[in-house]
Formats: sequence, C-alpha cells, structure tokens
Amino acid sequence: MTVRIMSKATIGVVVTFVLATSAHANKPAAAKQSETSKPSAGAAQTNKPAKTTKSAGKVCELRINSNDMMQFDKKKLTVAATCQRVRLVLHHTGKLPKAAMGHNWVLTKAADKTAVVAAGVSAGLKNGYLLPDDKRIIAKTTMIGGGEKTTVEFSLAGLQAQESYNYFCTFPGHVGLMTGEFIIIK
Ligand SMILES: [Cu+2]
Repeated sequence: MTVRIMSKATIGVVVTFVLATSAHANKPAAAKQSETSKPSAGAAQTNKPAKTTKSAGKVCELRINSNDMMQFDKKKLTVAATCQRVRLVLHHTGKLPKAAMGHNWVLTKAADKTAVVAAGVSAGLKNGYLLPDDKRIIAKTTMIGGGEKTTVEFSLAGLQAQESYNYFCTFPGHVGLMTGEFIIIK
C-alpha cells in the first residue's frame, strides 16, 4: 500500500519535472506528446528545436463527466494562470444516444452564455447545437452520446483571471443544470 502511494508520488514528480524542463531541454518525448494532440501543421517547423514554437507551452489537463441525468459531475473547473494550454476531456458516462441526451462542453465569458446557447438551438443538431464560427466561443467539444469521450485543447492566451467564464452544454434544455464556473487562478 505504502509502496503504491510512494510510486504515484514519484511519477507526479517526474511528470512535473519533464513539464518544467521541456521548454529548455526540448526532449523528444515531450515534443512527441504535444504533437499527438493536434494535427501537425508545417512539417518544417517540427524538425527545429525552436524556442518560439507554439508547442512548448505547459498543457494542463481537466476532466469532467456527464451522464443520462443531464448533469456534469463538477460545478467548477480551476486552472492555474501558468497553464499556457488546457486539454479538457469530456466523458459521457450514460447510455442514451446523442439525439436524446447529447452533451458538449462549451466555454464562453459568463455574459455570452445565454446568447451562445440561443444561437446554438437555432443551429440545430447537425451543427452540434452551436452556431458555426461563433466568435464568442472560447473553446468547444463535439456533441457526444452515452459511452463516448471527446477532447478539446485550447490556449489560455487572452483570457483574464479577473474575468468571469462559464462552461455549459448547449443541447436544448440542458444549460439550466449543465453549467459551471471556469476559474483561472493567479
Ligand atoms: Cu447536455
């Protein structure tokens, strides 16, 4: 028991160390990890151990579950301002299909939530209940059904710790229950 706890802690330290040093050392392992999460754009750039690449930033991972009861399992998601990018994993732990109990995870300023949801309802299921190219959307996942998982990765650049952000599901009728606060901690 003690041994397992210790080894977990050790892994945590190693991961932190790799994250902290990857910007300087540009280790192949770290570079590979960040490449798999996004489509490779410009092969020429990835060959260079450049200090200015967009891939060097610290990625912080968040996980949230949703279910057949029209609920997220968290009312609050918190990230440190030192995270340059956020990878959010949404899991639908229910069984109902997307057309009946679809869920997505959408991030906007709190003030934009109502308008984004209304525009999404008009856009319909074929658009994942989101207005395509809605500039108010900071990040969004695809709409998923029971048993599915989806991931979105986005930059925290331009977001402010003092601003109020909300995440929510835009499936019609879900926003009342399926919403929470997204908090950036300085
Ligand atoms: Cu939903």
